[in-house]
Amino acid sequence: MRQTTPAPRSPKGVSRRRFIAGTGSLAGTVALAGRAAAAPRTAAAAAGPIADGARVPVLIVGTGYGGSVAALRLAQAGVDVHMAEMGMAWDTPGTDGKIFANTTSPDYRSYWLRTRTKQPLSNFLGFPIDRDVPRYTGVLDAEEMGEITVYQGRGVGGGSLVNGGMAVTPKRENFGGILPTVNADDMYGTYYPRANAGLGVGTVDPDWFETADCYQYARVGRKHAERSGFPFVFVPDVYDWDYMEQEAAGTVPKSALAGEILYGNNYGKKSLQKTYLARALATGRVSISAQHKVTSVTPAAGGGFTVVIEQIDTTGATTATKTVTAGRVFFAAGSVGTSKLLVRLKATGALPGLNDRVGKGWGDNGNVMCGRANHLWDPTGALQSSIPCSGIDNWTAGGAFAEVAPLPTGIETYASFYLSITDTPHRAEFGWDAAAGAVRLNWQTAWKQASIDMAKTIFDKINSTEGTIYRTDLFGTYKIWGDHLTYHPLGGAVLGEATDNYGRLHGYPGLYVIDGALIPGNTSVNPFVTITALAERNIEKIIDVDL
Ligand code: FAE
Repeated sequence: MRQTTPAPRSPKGVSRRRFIAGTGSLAGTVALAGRAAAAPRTAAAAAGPIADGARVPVLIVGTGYGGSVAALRLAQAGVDVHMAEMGMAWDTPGTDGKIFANTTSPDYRSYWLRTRTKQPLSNFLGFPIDRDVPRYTGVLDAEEMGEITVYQGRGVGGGSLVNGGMAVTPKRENFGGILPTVNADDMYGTYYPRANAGLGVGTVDPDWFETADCYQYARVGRKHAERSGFPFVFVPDVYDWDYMEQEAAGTVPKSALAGEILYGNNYGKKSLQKTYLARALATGRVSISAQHKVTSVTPAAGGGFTVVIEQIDTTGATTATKTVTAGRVFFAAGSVGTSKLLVRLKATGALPGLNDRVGKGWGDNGNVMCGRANHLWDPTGALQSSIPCSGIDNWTAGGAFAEVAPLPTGIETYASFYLSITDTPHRAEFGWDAAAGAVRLNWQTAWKQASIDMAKTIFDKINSTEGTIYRTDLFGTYKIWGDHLTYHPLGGAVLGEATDNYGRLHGYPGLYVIDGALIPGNTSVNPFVTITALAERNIEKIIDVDL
């Protein structure tokens, strides 16, 4: 962790986190503007969706971290960019006046084309808690990829719409194992700082943390970690920490303190809509077509690429099929989205020249979840901020970094809950199933045992020190580990393998990968800062050399 110490105060009493937000210029202003009314309406809505037959210099597939960085930097370099996003714009409130649904009351907005929720914590006190919801192009996709459920954000802003905002720069000594072909000096000297500034990253005010009711669970997590000899670290986040303090004071509408997270955040989180994408749109050179899914990319006869895009409605049905021509195409559909597209396009002859590394090197960032049952004298609080702010670092000794996560149920549960990121050795491959006409992932649930063993290096010890036990009621009946899922898909078009060392796809000049698919399966911490920083590095080179 780089930011393990209290945030220093500037001479005028402005904390470092406020300072970082302030340096984001437009990003900072948009974040402030976004407070009361949630996400700003995008220029895309004004411009309208892309027309059939259109020609664009650059088409970006997806609007998550990689895509947003590419859009901003290309536009600043004078290039017109169009972004196609299969999810919704998320700029219009529902009948309850809110854009997003609450974690405790999922509705039609919550899930991507499901008729029943698929909550990461499927049970409470052993009872299943999933419920029926209307089928709709909601914001969270629980995509079943064989033996693993991969959670992803759907909409303008990608994963930034649904994630916890934990913005963690890996420890430098671990970087060689994360992206071995990338120069660490460049990343830590230039691109990580650039990404952190662009994302508006900050840390909780340590003084406020000590007294805030909503972080009782994190203070209990710290006590237990330290009593077992584990380093406890504050974890930076893109949430507007000043806003959260106002939520606690009762002076603004609540978001983190209302338990919003998985199905979107209505106020305080600086999602990409408020940072990179807002700045990209403000250039006037970027437009976005929401509810537009790219289904094919193939070389065009006269140069560039023919891109087929399906416009979909909120049932997922195709309402129009558009064929456009793009000079260059950036794949930024996320690790799974980009890998699925490339594997299918290679297998079906649209892009036969892609190399054999396409679809390989996929990992789950070693994600496993667990809960612990505390004693009655260790309550974790009925009010819990949905934004985690801390973690337990046992990476070097035990291969695990655990975030102290909230259980924002609104009642006292006496539970401590953790999402661990572990140094799993396992990597899966995407392959083409010709009979089914579908892309498969050969991940095996049994591979999670390695991650469980690493997470146990932390929690077995804490349980032993505290005289406590694991919760067995959160992922089924008598089931301790959440080992069926990942929030952090990575890889499938690995840097330096499927692409060159800057994300240019081998075999097709003008095609690029610029998202989490480039990272070979693990980042040792939460991934989006690394995805953003790598995108900043690669797009700078691509603009310098290719454009
Ligand atoms: P991503 O953000 O997934 O964006 C890809 C976009 O492409 C999506 O909007 C898709 O809808 C769109 N798309 C896909 N296919 C197509 C297509 N064919 N045509 C058009 N559009 C398409 O990609 N990470 C952290 O660092 N900290 C956290 O606290 C954290 N918490 C998380 C919590 C949850 C519940 C989840 C699901 C994820 C969390 N993550 C967290 C992971 C993080 O959000 C993820 O690594 C990034 O969003 C990945 O960024 P990409 O740019 O690769």
